[in-house]
Amino acid sequence: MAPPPGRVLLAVDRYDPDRWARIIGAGREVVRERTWPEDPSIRYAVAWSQRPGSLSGLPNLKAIFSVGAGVDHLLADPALPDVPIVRVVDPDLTRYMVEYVCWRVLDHQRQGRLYRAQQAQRVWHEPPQPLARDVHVGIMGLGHLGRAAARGLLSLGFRVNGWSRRAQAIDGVACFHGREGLPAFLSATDVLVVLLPYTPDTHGIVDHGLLARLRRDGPLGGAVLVNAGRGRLQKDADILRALDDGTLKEASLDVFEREPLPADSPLWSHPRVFVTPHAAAPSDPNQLAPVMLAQMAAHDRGEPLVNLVDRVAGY
Ligand code: NDP
Ligand code: OXD
Repeated sequence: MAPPPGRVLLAVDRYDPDRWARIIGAGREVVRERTWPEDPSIRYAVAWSQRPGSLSGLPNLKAIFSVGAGVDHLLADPALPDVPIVRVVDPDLTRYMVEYVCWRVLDHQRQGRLYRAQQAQRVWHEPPQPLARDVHVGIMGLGHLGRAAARGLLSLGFRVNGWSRRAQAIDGVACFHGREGLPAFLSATDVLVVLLPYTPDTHGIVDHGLLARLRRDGPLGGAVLVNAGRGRLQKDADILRALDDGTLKEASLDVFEREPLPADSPLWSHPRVFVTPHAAAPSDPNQLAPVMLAQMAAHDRGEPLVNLVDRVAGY
C-alpha cells in the first residue's frame, strides 16, 4: 500500500490563509500548527513571513514553497531549515505585474496627475504630449517580471533600458549590469521601474544619491520612480526629499519600508505620489496552490523541483 501523502504545514500571514488552507486542503492534509515539535508527518511547507523558527526541526521536511515571487520574507528567518525553496513564477502573476508597470508608466507619460487636477478644477487645457518613443524607461531587475515588463513597455513604444546583477541580453533593451553599469543606466533613464528582489546587496539601493543620477531634462520634465519590488529597497525619507527638492517629479509606490504604510506617513498625502497597498501582482491561491500541489506530487515521484531559489544570491 502506498504511504499517505505527507502533510503540508501552512505558515502564511497574508493573502487570506483560510483560502490557501481550503485550496491546498483539497489535495493534501494541511496543518496550521505542528501537532508536536518534530512532527514527522509534515513533508512540505507553504509560507509567507512565517514566525522565525516555525519551520525548523521537522525531520521529513522536503521543500518550502513561497507564496510569493520574492523570498526575502522566508530568508529573514535565521532558523530556516536547509531544504530547497520553491518560489512563484506564474503567468497570471507576471501579467498582473506587466499591467501595473505599463499602467503606471503610461499614467506618468500621459500626465494623469495633471488631468486629474484639471478635472477637479473644471479646467479645459491640453498641454504638449510627450511621445512614448522619446521616454526612456529603465528597469532595475531583469528577472521573470522585469523582462516581461520590458516587453510590455516595448510594445507600447517606450525606449527600455535594463539593469541586472549579471550581464543579460534582451531584444530591443539596452542592458547594463553590476554596480559599474549603474551610472550609465541611470543617466539614460527618465522613468525608473524597480523590480529587484530584496537582498543584503539591494537593501536601501533606491536612495537620494541614486535618484539624483536619473535624467531630469527628458520629455517628462523630470525624473519619475515606480517601485513594485520591495519596500526596503528604497528609503522612504529620501524619496520625499527627492520629490521636494526637484530631484524627482513624481512617484508610483506599491511597496514601502514599513507595510502597511503607517497612517501618519507623508507619502499618503503627497500630491505627486501614487500609492497602492502592495497590490501590483497578488498571489492568488486559485492559480498557485494547484501548481504547488502538482510540484509536491512530482517531487514525491522523484522528479526535480523547479523555480528554486539560490540561497547564496538571496533570490
Ligand atoms: P527574479 O529572481 O526572476 O529576478 C530578479 C532580478 O533582479 C534579476 O534580473 C537579477 O539579476 C536582479 N538582481 C538581483 N540582485 C541584484 C543586484 N544586487 N544588482 C542588480 N540586479 C540584481 O525575480 P522576479 O522578476 O520574479 O521578481 C522580482 C521581485 O519583484 C521579487 O523579488 C519581489 O520582491 C517583487 N514582487 C513584488 C510584487 C508586488 O506585488 N509588488 C509581486 C511579485 C514580486 P540577474 O538577472 O543577474 O540574476
Ligand atoms: C511577491 C509579492 O513577492 O507579492 O510575490 O510581493
